[in-house]
Amino acid sequence: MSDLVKRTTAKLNTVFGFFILTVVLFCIKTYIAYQTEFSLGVKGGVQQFLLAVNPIPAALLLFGIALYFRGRLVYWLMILINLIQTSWIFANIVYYREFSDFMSFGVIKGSGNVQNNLGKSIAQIIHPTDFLVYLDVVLLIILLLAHVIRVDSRPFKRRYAFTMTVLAFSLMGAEYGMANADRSGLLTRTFDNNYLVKYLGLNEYAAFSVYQTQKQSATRAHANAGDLQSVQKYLKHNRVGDNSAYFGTEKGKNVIIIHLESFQQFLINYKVDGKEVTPNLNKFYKDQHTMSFDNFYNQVAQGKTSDAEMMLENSLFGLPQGSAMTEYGTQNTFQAAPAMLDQRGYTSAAFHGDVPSFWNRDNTYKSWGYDYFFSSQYYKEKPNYTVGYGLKDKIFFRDSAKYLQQLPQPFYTKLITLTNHYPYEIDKQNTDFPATKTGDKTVDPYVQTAHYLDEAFGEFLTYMKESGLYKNSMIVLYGDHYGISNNHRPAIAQLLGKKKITNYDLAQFQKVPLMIHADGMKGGINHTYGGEIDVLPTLMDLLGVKDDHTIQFGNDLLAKNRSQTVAFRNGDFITPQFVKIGSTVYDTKTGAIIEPNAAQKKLIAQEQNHVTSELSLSDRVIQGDLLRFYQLKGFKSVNKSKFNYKYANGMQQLKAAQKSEPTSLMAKNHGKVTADYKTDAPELK
Ligand code: GP9
Ligand code: MN
Repeated sequence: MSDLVKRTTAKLNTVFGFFILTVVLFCIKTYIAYQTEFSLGVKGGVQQFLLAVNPIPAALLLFGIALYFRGRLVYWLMILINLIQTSWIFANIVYYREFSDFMSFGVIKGSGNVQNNLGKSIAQIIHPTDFLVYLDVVLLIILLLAHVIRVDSRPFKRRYAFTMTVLAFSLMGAEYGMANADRSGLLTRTFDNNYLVKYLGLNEYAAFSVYQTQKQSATRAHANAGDLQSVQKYLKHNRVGDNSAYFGTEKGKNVIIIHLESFQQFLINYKVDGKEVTPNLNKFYKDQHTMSFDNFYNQVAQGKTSDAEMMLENSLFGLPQGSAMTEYGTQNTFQAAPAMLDQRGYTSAAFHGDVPSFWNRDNTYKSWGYDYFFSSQYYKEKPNYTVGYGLKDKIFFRDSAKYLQQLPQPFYTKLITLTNHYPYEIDKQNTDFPATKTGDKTVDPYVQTAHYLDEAFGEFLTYMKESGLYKNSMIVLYGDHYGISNNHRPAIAQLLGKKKITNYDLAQFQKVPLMIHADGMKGGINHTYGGEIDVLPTLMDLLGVKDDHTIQFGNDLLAKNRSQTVAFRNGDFITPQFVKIGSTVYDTKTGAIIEPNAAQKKLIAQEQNHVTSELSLSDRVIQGDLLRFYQLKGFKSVNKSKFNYKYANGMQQLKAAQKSEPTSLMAKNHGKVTADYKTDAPELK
């Protein structure tokens, strides 16, 4: 036994021994912090494994730097590197406690505008036990100072140090490969900081955050007020007016937007085994007071839901790569719908049953001026309440109603559903609806989760009717993007009852619903061609908000003489006449390939030019943060630090509002609920 101790101490008295000890202790404590301080949503063997090993490559790389040096310096360098890395863990533990998100360099660099109120309350958020992360560093220092571990002054061979560096990079590569296999698009789509840490580790996340912040700063620094001129010039030429028959007809009403996850237009009136998939939505679609659009397309790229949200509330396109919300949501200046309406007496709130960090909503929503963000923290969760990304839709709507009825009216709200999300998982107890039988496992359960979403919407609709919201609100429904990707051609062909699927069919498959309902409004099916970029100007028209000077790329779907060219994010486009995919042109009516004549060629070139300009100018606005140079008439810039979406704060704010602005459904009803929420969710029985 004592022999073993001797041998071990002898090893520790070498440079390499001390190095390994440092790495092991550091990795163990990082793993403990992962498990105790953060909620990373680790699921399955691969993720568990990656979480356990992900501190190793960066630890080898960073501590390995010290191996290139000699003598005592090696030891103190390792201690210093340890201190820096540990302080990064420490800062994140504290930050995460407040924001359920990791610190980004954008936040650190940002001055007053971006900061998250952290300074004020830092002393209150730190727990004395947080300092335990420094324990191993203190221990190593004591061992060195007390000469329990003796300094080995023999030089460590350079080539061994180099081998360590190479090994570290190789491990990092392998780790990235595994992570990307489990979650593709990890770095390109950048959904969530939690994911980067879960898969790659805190240090890799730090490096990525530095890279991203640098990239953003560079484009930001190059941009200047002059860039805005070309944008304004374009908008001046392309802006269409409002429709005077509709302008302001819904002024002062509540706005309730329901974001239908992955919901495609083909589901409307679609039947499986003779049964309607979405009977409630179908009825709503046909309602005499619903304006429904049947040539309305999603225009998202990699940012998926976040692109849809960006267009919906800013009328700016998502970016060609990645997500504008995650990359620019924190720092940029926006003139978004929540802020615009907030400044006209509205209360604004977003509801979503997933973690607040996903798509960087927690930061972006502040930039957009949301007063409240009811994220998963606000919903009671039991294991069977969630599926896939988060809360099941029926429970989500039921619990959202609790908050909705407390919001001062008029309010502008957005409820983002979740259950109808790839891979369309649904518990047995939540469905008795038949799956389709294409034989494609990803596609077949899609109608089941869509049916569940429809039932959830039906229950919420009943609640709106009984509580009175149905009458005094403008209710907007839209599908964010496709649910079935283009990789499933044979299954799509079967669903649509076609022999073969062409690129034209796939383009038409990008249709998503848009329905706008208001009591007394004249409804009907509107065939105008449009997309997500056009929703905001349409809503502002109905609400009577003059938006002649906004930097928005869409145009009012109700306006006469509007351009009906719908841009896809990759530059392809659809007009009532042509569908242009790559270099092929189809006839929109028949789907036949056209060999354009000279006149058509000219027209198509013009349309293409229009599409390319609007996409690139919109990118310039976001990448150059051009709205910081733009004073929109009557618009006060958003003070991001005013908002705090933490549960305790939100609840306090809501409570205070009942007195200061007693216009909520409940406040008007002497603090009592106006309707009981009825749901058949078996989990709640
Ligand atoms: C997650 C949800 C899904 O919170 O909004 O986003 P998506 O994968 O559809 O882009
Ligand atoms: Mn989505």
